Amino acid sequence: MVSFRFPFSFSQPPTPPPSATANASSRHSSATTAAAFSLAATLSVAGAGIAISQNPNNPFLQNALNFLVSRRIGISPMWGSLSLSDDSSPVTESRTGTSFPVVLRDSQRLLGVGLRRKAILGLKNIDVYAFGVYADDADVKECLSEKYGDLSASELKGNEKLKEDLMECDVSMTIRLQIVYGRLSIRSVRSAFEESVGSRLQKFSGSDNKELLQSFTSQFKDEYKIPKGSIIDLSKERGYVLRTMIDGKEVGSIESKLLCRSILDLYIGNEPFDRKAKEDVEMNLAALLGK
Ligand code: DAO
Ligand code: DAO
Repeated sequence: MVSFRFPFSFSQPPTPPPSATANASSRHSSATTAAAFSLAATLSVAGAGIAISQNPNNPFLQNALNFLVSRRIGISPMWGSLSLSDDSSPVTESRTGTSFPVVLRDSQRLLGVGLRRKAILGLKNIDVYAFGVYADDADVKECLSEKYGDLSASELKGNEKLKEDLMECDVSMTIRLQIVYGRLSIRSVRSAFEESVGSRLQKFSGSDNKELLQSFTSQFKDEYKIPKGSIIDLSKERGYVLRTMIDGKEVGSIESKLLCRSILDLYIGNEPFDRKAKEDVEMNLAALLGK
């Protein structure tokens, strides 16, 4: 069985992020990246046959190290295998301790994790859910290689158009949400959704698309419960079908390119819920496509 090494890396802060929190986490990210690279370099000098012990406190670093060392000593096929095996450690969203598998549905690769916070009554922010952004390896390459495959990962890193193209393309993707807030009602989910997704529908189509919004929110029946720990998958399938699953059970699907685009925009668009998550996605996408 081929082994898939997850080359997760972190965003560098190219411009100062707007909030102090984002700033602090970006600094942490850069430091961690630097540590991963220098440690991997040291290890690679020591030669082949290196076994890196598991580092349960920092799976991001562990995965970056696995990738760098395996690449150095040439034991991994890396990108391009048809079926990904998920032998890398899950990645933990650091502020909530929530973990995400690096591979979903055999072929979707984790590109970034983040946190959705929401202000209540303008007073305090609550942590609502942690999320992971996944995209199908083969679809990404099929859709974007021709245009971007000749560039190197570092040339692609700051390329805004690449991320725009990813959101427009017919690529299978999943946004996995893991609920961390313990008192989430379906009514509050509906109204948050109308606000966040509604503003994107307006932005991309110039109209409020009430019917489309309602066709989505009507899937959320009042009797559903989404306690802390629930997992919601928003899966964009080929043909621009948005399928919603709660704890593995399908609650509905809707075909709409506009709705798919609007949902992705919440996580990797210009005003994302978590800037660092978006930067991670950009960086990992560049690593996946770059030559
Ligand atoms: O009134 O208790 C409250 C605060 C609820 C905040 C809800 C935010 C909902 C965000 C969307 C969650 C999607 C799963
Ligand atoms: O965080 O504002 C936001 C938008 C989140 C999208 C939430 C989709 C939630 C689907 C949940 C179904 C629950 C019955």
